[in-house]
Amino acid sequence: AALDVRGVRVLPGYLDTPAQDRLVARLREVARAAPFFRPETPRGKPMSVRMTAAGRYGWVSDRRGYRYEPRHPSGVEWPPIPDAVLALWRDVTGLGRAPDCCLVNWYEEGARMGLHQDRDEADFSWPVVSVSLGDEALFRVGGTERGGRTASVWLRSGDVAVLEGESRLAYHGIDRIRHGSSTLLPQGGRINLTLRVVD
Ligand code: MD5
Ligand code: FE
Repeated sequence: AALDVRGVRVLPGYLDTPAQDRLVARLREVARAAPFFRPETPRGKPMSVRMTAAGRYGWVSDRRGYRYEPRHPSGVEWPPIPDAVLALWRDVTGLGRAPDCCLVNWYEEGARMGLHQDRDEADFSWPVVSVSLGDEALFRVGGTERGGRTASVWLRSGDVAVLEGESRLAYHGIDRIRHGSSTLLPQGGRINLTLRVVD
């Protein structure tokens, strides 16, 4: 059964354990081609989350700002989005259009992501889909104005969340990770996939 958290559609337990394991195997291949890196904020502070991506674009941040780039910082093109991820996007959105970017965020112990809006994309009428793998994460979502009321929900391994319509421009973030709450990832921590249409 789907949960509605301030307009975000959360699908608890969408992926069973074998499906999560298969996804992790595909992500290991993505990370081999495009290794995780730690982006810097435009002000030069390292983010606590490590990132990589698959697809036509990856999202990067450095002294020059936040943006989508067709290449990993090493200069290689991002690897293709795994078929299982594209199938999940089709199943949950029903769209004929594939996402351009599968951002892969890796949260180790203590990593977090401050409240923000996703607004580097050209068209906010496309949904954003997120897939949680590994350790549980406290996800916070508010409205479209900074400083408004927020609601929180724990996202667990295999959960999928869909931001569409009103909630597409909602402020959201990850307050904390329950380190060691899952054994899915051999290195521990949490991986989140964020699927987006970019342009
Ligand atoms: C994460 N990532 O878990 C978080 C939250 C990001 C980001 O916010 O920009 O990389 S993903 C939770 C989520 C699910 C569905 C839609 C939206 C967020 N959203 O666009 O608000 O690594
Ligand atoms: Fe976001």
